[in-house]
Formats: sequence, structure tokens, C-alpha cells
Amino acid sequence: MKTTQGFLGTEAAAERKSVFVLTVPVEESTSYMTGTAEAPASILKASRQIELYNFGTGVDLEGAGIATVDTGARTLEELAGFLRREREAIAGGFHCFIGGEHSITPVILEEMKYGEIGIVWLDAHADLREEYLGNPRSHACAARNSLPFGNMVGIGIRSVSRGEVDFLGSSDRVKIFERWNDEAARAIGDLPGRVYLSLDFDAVDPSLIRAVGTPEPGGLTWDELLHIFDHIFASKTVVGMDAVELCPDESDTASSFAAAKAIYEALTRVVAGKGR
Ligand SMILES: [Mn+2]
Repeated sequence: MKTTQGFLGTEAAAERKSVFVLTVPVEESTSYMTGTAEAPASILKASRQIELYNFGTGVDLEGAGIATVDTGARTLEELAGFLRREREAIAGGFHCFIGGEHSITPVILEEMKYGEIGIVWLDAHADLREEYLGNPRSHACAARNSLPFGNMVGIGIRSVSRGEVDFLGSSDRVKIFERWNDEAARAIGDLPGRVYLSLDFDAVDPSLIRAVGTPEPGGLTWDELLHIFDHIFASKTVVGMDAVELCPDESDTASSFAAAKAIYEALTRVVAGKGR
């Protein structure tokens, strides 16, 4: 397992790795705009422009022990293989996986074996299809395929198929909300004490992050995203997270920067002692 200078330009000392940022450039089933395999590199590059001192929270990430690991995984099979080999090596820290497409999440949940968890799913789309374009492991099925690992609360979701509405009506394992509100907060409260956070960047309004595969207007504001992080990290033990589906565009540095900053805001809360 090779660590390099990476997220935020930091390099963790060998003895102190509290956070593993793992890059996962998997792109197998993208259905609209392509390029999410380039997201980890674009996010790492943008992250080097972020101040290590977080003015909003007062937390300083200097020396926090953030190790960036290139999984080298281009396919879901390669990701599963990497996690089987390296799970023990990264078990001591918090995991933040940077995709790549959303189909990586159920593979992570299966291989990391987090035990009893709830799942917080920030996304524009329900991702609850049984199969999409003939592919049961498509990004459009990622939430459905994650349900065996824990009950789920989806937030920011504003694009749902008729079939998914029927499934939601028949399942007590998943609740979805278009906005972040008291009802959504209560639903998170009903999840187990340990949760996994999956952030699809299209959950955020495209006025903030436009470079995604399927941009949907009307998403979460920046303040709402930070409130969700505050709520989850304060009220739950977050066992790990992923951040997926950016499709970087060289002419749109704001999207890559906002994506990097969103990850930074979450990791700030981990380092502040509100993670696992
Ligand atoms: Mn998604």
C-alpha cells in the first residue's frame, strides 16, 4: 500500500495515520456525462489550495495524520480486491473514499464489514433501481445494493422513478427527503449509533457543483450540507464515508474546489473527534 502527498497537500507520518483518503477512479456504468474516473486527481489537485486551518470550526488539520492512498482500482472487482488485501492495514483510521462512480459504495460496505450501521445517503437521485440499462451493479442501483448493510436515510433526493416510489412504499429500510429539515434529522436519529456517509456531489445544488454526471437543479445549499455534517458527526459515530460522481471539467475549477472543500469540511469534523 503506497501513500503519497495527497489530499490538502499533507503527508502523514508513518506512525500517525488517523484518516485514510483513498482514491477510487472506478467508472464502469456512467450513463450520461462521463469522466468521473478523473475526479480523484482533480479533487486532490484542488484540495492543495485549501487552508489547513478551518476558519469555520477552528480546527487545524496541520499534522492531523491524513494519509492519501491510491487504490489503483479502475473496476469494482479491483476495488474489492484492494479492500480484501488492505482492510487490516487501514482498519485503524477513518476511511474517506473518493470516487469514481457511486457503484463503489456497496462494494466498500461489503468488504469493510463495518458491522451494524445506518447509512446516510446524500444524492439527487434515489439510486434504488433493481437494475439500470440491464446492469444490476449500475450507479443507479447503488443505494438499493447498499441496503443489505444497513437502514438508510436519503437527503437531497429530487429525482425518483415510479418504480422506486413503489419500492419506497414497500420497504421500511429506507426513507428519503428532498430537503434537509427536522423530519430528516429525526430519521437520522432513528438510525443506529454508527453510520456510514455517502456523498454524491449531485446532492448539492448545481449552482455550487455543476460538474457532475447528471446535474439536477434544486439541491442542497452549502449551509445545509455543513449543517448535515454537523448533525451527523455530533450525534453519531461515523465509521467512514465516500464522495462520488464528480465529473471534473477543466473550465469549471469551482466545482472541483467545492467538492474538495466538502470533503475537507467532513474530515475537519472527524479530526475534531466527532468521527470514529
Ligand atoms: Mn448517486
